[in-house]
Amino acid sequence: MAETLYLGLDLSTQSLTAVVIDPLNKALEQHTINFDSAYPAYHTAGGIIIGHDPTVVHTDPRMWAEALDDMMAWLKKKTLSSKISAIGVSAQQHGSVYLNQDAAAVLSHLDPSRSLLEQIQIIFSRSTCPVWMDSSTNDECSEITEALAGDVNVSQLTGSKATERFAGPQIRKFWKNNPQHYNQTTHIALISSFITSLLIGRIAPLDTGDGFGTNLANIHTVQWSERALAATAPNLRNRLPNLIQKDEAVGTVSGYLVKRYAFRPQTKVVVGSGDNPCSLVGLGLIGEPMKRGISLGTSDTIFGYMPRLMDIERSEGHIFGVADGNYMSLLCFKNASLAREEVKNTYNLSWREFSEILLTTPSGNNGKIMLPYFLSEITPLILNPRVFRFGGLTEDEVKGNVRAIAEAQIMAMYLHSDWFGKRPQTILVTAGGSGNLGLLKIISQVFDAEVRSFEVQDSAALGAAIRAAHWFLNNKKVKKDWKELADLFIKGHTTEC
Ligand code: XUL
Repeated sequence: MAETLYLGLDLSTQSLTAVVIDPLNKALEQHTINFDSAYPAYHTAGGIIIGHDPTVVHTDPRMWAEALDDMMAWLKKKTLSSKISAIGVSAQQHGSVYLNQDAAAVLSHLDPSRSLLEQIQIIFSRSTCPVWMDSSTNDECSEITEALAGDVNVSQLTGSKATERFAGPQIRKFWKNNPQHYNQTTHIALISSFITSLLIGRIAPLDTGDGFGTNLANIHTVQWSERALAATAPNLRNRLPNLIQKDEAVGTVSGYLVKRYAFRPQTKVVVGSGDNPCSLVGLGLIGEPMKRGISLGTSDTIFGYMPRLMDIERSEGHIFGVADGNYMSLLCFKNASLAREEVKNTYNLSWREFSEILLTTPSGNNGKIMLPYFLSEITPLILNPRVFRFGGLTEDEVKGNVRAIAEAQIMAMYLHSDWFGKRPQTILVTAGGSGNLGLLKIISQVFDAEVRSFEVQDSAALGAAIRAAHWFLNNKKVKKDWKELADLFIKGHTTEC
């Protein structure tokens, strides 16, 4: 590897991944730390903590800090840290982290002889963070919707109707239920800006990729919306980070990273973002409105690049910002890999067998349809999970159910993404499920499009690394466009229907 490398970190629901890229030699290194197995003390299952109420889904931000320390130690051991010129951060979207008045001082005085965990224990005004799987804020969504005059208006102002997992409704719930702790909160970060803050040693700004996923920003003016803030909680503006529309460096690595992990003091950190906006970059979709990305992971998402803000009357789906200052459309489905796994495990199948069934059974499943809401669902909104069936059960229960879940999931993506614009000719598939040929075939059939999947399955971490390289090189006047950088690292194969 060369002496000028770029690091992308992706903090997903279940793990932290680092991808280090060397554009000169087209080389790449990656490493993943799985939360459940590496940090059993936090008692997470799939990276999350579910309490008595299944709609409340939180996790512990101290676990992320431990993972960050361990990842930095790995980079040092591999002698990569001292060669990194810039870092990009990707994180699961929407989760909010609540910090108190000690946070800024602790972050700026991190002692390299002690772990992050030891030092940041005292900076939280709320010990756990609600994450994107939380759906406990339906009341708060109704209140915000009423204050802002209906779903369509909220959607036109903030990019999405009031949405259970978004930071705005979550903050409102925290303020209503815990006013005392809300008052002790001086900063509210999203997960991407929290991780960035740990890297630069001060409270970091937030990009619009993640910032538009809050129901708090005006997507037209790219500012926090006074009306949305007022509908959410008192004195919220000064608790939120600044919003950044287009990639820029937000600082250099802290002295802690330099002394403890041998980073160069001039290593730049680019503004953090959500995993979906980063995947858009990692898949080379910037500037490509006729293509779509599908991520088959803990959540399934379908997304597309939007060169200008479309004014569409809709109450479903989301508009987020993108690294180049433009926009993306997105839909998120919660009954994703966990629901597929539920069916696979019920019949003791391997993923190979699951895929084989999809490749060998008739499309349309003889008219038998299942709506697989094993968990509460985001698209469409289902708060009381239940499996619905139409057309009865198939004779071969195993094959019928495998086909039914896959077809239902992919047809839902097709139908609900109607407002994205013209139907795509090419679909790029990423994340764990992208290795499943059966799923790829069904995507290709339902969308009647060419489908490509890739060797690097964490396109969010790759996208974060590309964002770092893109900012660094262009800042040095080495002109590189987004696609050129992505094409260096995305080697894939094509499935056609
Ligand atoms: C997107 C969403 C999920 C998370 C998962 O709106 O909620 O895709 O970003 O990491």
